[in-house]
Amino acid sequence: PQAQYLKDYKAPDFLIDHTELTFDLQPLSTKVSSLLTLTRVGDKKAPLVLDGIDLRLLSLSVDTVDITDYEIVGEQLIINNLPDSCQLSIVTEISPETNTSLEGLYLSGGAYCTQCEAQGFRKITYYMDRPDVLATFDVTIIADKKYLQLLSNGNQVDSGETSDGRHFVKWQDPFKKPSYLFALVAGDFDVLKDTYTTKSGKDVELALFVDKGNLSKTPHAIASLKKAMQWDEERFNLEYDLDIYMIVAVDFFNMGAMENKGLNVFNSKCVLANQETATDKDYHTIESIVGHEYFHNWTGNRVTCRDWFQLSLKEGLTVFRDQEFSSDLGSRALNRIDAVKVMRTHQFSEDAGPMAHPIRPEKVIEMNNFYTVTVYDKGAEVIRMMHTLLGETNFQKGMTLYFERHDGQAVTCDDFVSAMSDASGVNLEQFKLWYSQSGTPRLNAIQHFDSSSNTYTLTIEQAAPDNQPDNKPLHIPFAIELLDANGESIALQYKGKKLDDVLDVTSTTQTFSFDNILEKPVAVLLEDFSAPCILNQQTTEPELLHIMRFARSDFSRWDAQQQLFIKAIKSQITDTTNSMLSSETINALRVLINTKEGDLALIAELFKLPSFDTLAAEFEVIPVDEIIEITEKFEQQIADELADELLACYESLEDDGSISASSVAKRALKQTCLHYLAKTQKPEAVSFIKEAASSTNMTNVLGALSAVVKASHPIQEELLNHFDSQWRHDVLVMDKWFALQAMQSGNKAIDNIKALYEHPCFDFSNPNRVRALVGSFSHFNTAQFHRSDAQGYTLLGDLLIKLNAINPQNASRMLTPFMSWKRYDDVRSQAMKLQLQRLANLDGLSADLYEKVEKALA
Ligand code: BAL
Ligand code: ZN
Repeated sequence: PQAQYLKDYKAPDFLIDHTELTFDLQPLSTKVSSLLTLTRVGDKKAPLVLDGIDLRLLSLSVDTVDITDYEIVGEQLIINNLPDSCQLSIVTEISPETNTSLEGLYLSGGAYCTQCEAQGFRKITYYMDRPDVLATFDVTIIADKKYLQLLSNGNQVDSGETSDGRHFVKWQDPFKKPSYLFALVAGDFDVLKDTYTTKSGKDVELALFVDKGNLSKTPHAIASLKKAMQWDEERFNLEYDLDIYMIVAVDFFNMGAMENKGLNVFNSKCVLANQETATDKDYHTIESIVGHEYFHNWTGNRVTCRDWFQLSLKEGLTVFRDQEFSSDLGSRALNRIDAVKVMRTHQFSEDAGPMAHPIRPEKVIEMNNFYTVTVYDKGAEVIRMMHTLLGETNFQKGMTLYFERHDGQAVTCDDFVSAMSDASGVNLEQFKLWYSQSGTPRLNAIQHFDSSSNTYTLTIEQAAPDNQPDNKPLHIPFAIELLDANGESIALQYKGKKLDDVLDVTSTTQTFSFDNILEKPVAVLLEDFSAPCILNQQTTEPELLHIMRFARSDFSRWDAQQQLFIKAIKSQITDTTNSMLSSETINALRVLINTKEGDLALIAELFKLPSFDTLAAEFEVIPVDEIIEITEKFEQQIADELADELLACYESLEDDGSISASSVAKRALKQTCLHYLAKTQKPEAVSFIKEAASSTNMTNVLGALSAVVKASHPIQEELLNHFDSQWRHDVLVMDKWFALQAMQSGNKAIDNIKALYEHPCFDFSNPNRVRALVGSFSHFNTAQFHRSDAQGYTLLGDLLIKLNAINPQNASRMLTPFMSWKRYDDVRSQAMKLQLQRLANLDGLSADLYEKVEKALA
């Protein structure tokens, strides 16, 4: 496979002004007729180069005359000697039914649907399949009448019967768009219809299409859509632009969802929810993804990317927007905690590993491999830092200028930063390095208090990441709070001048001074995770406990608690004499659960020990067995020492079953209580678990099942069997069961997974099933996945070989745990390497896997 480089970007030689497509849908032979209105804009002699994969070319003509002056070379159709403007007609044949890659046009549970981002359109017809070629589209779909709804982008303009008893619908999309935003769906769905009136008074028809029988699971998604439309008007002054907004839920989908213009296609797990089948977390995810795809209508569709290296232009910005949406509607602190967990567990490890890339990558073999936590989540952190540096008002001015300048265009990340800088007057030249440098910067904080001058100084050292030693210093917004002994916030000043609580860190070493400070303060550093960095600070346990109690940022309170746990776990690993969590830490937890002051969902978070991945990041060679053993020991200690408090807390919490913030928070805390109670011998625990497991609320049910599985409680088998018989008819619910099965402890876990490959609900070609069972195993069942006899690795290796042939995109995503093989002890790393070598030697290795395997083994 060939690599593409950002530096080689070349503007297209032709533009497509208008695209007319006619689909004659048949499962094994769909005919796609395409009429392209072309204009030459570049080199007079340049041929037209079109992309195409797995297509059968039936005919090719220019201005109605058949041509022969073309060649097909690999995945390109090259046409020579075209006039400067012409109409090119191409007819191809494709086979949706045998397309298991879930890219291009395929069948999902009997319905036709498409996925074209990033480069799936080339599996539909020959085209300039690049985001800087924008055309208006007219699309006619012809199909058997059993496909009741025939959908595409834009507005429906015609429909009727064909002479052979089939039917057709014609769609026109007035907005120019690149091919990756094209969509087609044909099926027989139930529809939930609604309307939304924009703030300027335009009525928009909303339609949500789902598999028959699922209407009762649609109200949350449609309510989320309406909230998103309103929020974007209020916070970003952005209104919807078409007359209709459609969402279709399909079962076979590689991503969460796709923002095709006017016709979003969603993975059904990101749409369908009711209290019996979906957890509170599912509800939250649905709201955020529905919002995300809606927000793309402006940040992605109206202004799109010049080339795929600029993916973060739309994804980083749109993740930032969906995070703000969730934070404005719900708990800002909990949303921040979730976002930072993703950064610290997944993104930092990607940034330190063989797939490390800047948020704007410079070299790509398979674009699908760059829909990453770096491009998305670190990309959002970069936008968030700009927001911090500019402030909300200037940031919004920047957005307005961005749309004034670039509406209808395909642009670059530099164009976005220029708009932000020009609108605000803030110099972002150094800041732009965040786009071109990979790796996580390391910050070292050195604090000093001089009681004679009442001055506190903070020196921040900025070091390049270990894997990117040549990186230049970044512009880092470093937020701080200083607390006095009573927990009060100290006003920041120096020599009579008030100081901002966001420090501009721009060089390798910088010292900041604050005076008029009467006693040594406790500093909350990198408040709210104001920059995606690793911070090294020598904070003592009493200081962390003080921050945990008093910091104004709830996020920083949680962060201090995590640091307490991390410190304790690390000191256990390096010094076995210190055998328990300190009584101060246990007492702090006791106070939290006894007083139940503030957000109960935050208390639930404060009780959770850091994940394996978070802890692993603290070590050069990951001590797998020790992390597992000590984490379990500490959890047992919390369970034993606070059993009475946990019982009392659980009993005191009564939720009304609704998805109001307060009920959700109560259920979150109840789940945390059950998690610990399942590890105790308390007889009440068993009755609480049974009661929750038989609840009609899925959050409660799953809380109980997860607690017993993680505690290897004797009643787990009974409860899991009951769940299976209760939910076999609903594959999305069964995914939760597969994920629980994957968490089984003990040596039977692997045989159990192999046996579940035969379960009637399991299907290797469905990404949701595969991720639920094997993804949960490889990511969360650390003890069994990392077994020293390597059986866990062989299980994943076997699966990847199978998936390589079915769905390379899913295979590539499932490979992630092997990417950090070098960070484990010799036995484990050699065993993982062996699996990577098996893949490297595979005949027909996909570009998706090739790119990652090659980098991992380099
Ligand atoms: N554009 C791919 C799916 C998403 O990020 O919305
Ligand atoms: Zn997106």
